[in-house]
Amino acid sequence: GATSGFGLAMAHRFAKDKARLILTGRRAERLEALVRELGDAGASVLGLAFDMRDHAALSGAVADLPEAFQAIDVLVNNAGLALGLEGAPEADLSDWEAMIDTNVKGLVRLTRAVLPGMVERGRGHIVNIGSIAGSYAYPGGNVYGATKAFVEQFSRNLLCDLVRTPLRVTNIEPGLAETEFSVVRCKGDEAQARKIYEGAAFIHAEDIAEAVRWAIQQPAHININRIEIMPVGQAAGALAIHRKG
Ligand code: NDP
Ligand code: 8X3
Repeated sequence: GATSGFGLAMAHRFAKDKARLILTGRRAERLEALVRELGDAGASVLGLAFDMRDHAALSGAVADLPEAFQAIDVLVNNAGLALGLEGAPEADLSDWEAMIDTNVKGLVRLTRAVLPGMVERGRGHIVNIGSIAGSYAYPGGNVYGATKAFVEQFSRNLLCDLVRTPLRVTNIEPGLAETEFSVVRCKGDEAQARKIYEGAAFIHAEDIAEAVRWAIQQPAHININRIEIMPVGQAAGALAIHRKG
């Protein structure tokens, strides 16, 4: 998910750190432009345009990696989205399915495709981009929050299964961050998306890139299990109580 937001900031950050990068996203033109830009600046970059919901395309992309890109040290499962803010009775079922297919099924398929190689090489770090929505409920969070709760528990359970290996797993859980996330959630309604950030402090994409960098650059004997990050001015609210009358 490198064509915008957190993923784009990570691509720039890790290119500067001289990492060899595999960048993905559906928007092929954006991806090509990014690969060209980073390549021209001296980075070693491979762009793979595919839809995370397309299992055959995803498996094919991993299976056909050029030799120089096969030994993946860090997988950042960042590609994801929220669609809609309606309550559960009104929400569009196809939106729910798109979130589950991307945030849950895409993430587990890519993880499963990359993990055996990491175990074989005895090195690797899975960094999942979860969300505070996985821990705290809010109106309209319904399935989006549930997908991120899945990511949180999947991250914990991965650690259990990998406890005898040197592999590491981290779940990064950001709060309100200004990226294309809200425009996507509001289905292209930029005015509605802008309102979400109006008057509020928010996380910048570069802040999350820095959190990921910090987690993966810890000494090899340290695993950062989870990082919850909110902007100043955001906090988990009270439980919902409806009172009659
Ligand atoms: P953006 O919309 O800016 O970026 C999302 C990225 O995911 C894009 O590169 C997009 O690429 C990619 N992506 C989405 N769906 C697919 C798909 N089906 N196949 C391939 N790539 C896909 O949002 P963010 O940077 O904010 O989001 C990144 C992650 O961070 C998401 O998992 C999101 O849930 C999470 N998050 C965001 C927060 C926020 O407030 N912004 C807070 C907490 C977590 P393309 O469209 O080209 O396919
Ligand atoms: C995005 C953060 O609070 O909009 O995952 O759900 S929030």
